[in-house]
Amino acid sequence: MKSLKQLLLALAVLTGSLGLNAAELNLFGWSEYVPQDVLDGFTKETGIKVNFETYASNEELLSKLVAGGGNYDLIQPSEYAAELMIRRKMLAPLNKAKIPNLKNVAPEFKGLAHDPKDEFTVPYMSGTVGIVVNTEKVKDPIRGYKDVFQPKFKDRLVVLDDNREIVTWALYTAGLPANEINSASLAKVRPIIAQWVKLVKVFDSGSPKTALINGDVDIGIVWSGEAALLWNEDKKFKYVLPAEGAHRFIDIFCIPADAPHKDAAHAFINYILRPEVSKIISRDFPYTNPNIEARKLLSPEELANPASYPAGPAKLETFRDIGKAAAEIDELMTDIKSAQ
Ligand code: SPD
Repeated sequence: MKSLKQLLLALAVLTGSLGLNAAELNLFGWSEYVPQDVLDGFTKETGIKVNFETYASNEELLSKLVAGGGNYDLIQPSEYAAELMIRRKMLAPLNKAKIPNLKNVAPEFKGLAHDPKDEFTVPYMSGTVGIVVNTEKVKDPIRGYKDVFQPKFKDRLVVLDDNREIVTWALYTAGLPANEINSASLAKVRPIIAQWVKLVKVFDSGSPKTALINGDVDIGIVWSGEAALLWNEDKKFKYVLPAEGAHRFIDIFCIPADAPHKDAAHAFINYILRPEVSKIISRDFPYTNPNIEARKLLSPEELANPASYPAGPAKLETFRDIGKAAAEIDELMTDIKSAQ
């Protein structure tokens, strides 16, 4: 007869091979977004090992999830991708009793369109997509997309490698809505995008700041956190919210319905919502922090960064789930890029 110790060992091997090891968290998140210090701090405190995989677009996240096999416990989509996943019942409802630090989320980040009852999602960081100008190299006023995509700036531009973002800039330029996208609106913006793509030197969603720092390009259309890091590096990098309109994104944490380690996922969400942990995230990735208590810990310089906390009027919109039009956007962009 087997001893109790042998039985416990066999159980541990079995649960481990099924991916049920409680001391593990499979996190799938954006690249350049979660500081290593934060992952290490969580493991040190809880003993939970974090297996961290990254992606550079919501579409990459979605296709990996739909293909299955990822075994992810915690994911980090933007608002419109979360809305899609809620609609398709791909997410587990949160057990709020396990996340007492939810009290730190600012009221303006609650009850938003992608998750009106805050049942599935917790905001991580928010931000905008805007223009960065190296003002030592570019003397013309740059106010919007039309000013950026001029033939004289050919090969001096870096832009996000993100189909939905690029199509949205063109929709704004054409005066069309960003969240009611159909074949007709895409046909209207096709020629605009085809012209723009020819001018771009670098497509990069992971670290678009690098091409600007290296002096490979002089203007970028980037995530606000990247612009904020550029501003910290050198005040010659000015952030401009495009006059035609800009995306205000909310990146969130949520738990896939089939996540094997839901307790670990709840524990991680609660950990990152601690003000002192969230402050570290803001230090390394200076987006707009939705944690009201963490904001109190930020320095006046951090709060005055014009890319992290933009002031002044701007036409900002969050994205919505656009259903089948998402695939049409991808087809359009593949088509345009392959014709270059
Ligand atoms: N490197 C982190 C970038 C996060 C950007 N998230 C916003 C995506 C909106 N499409």
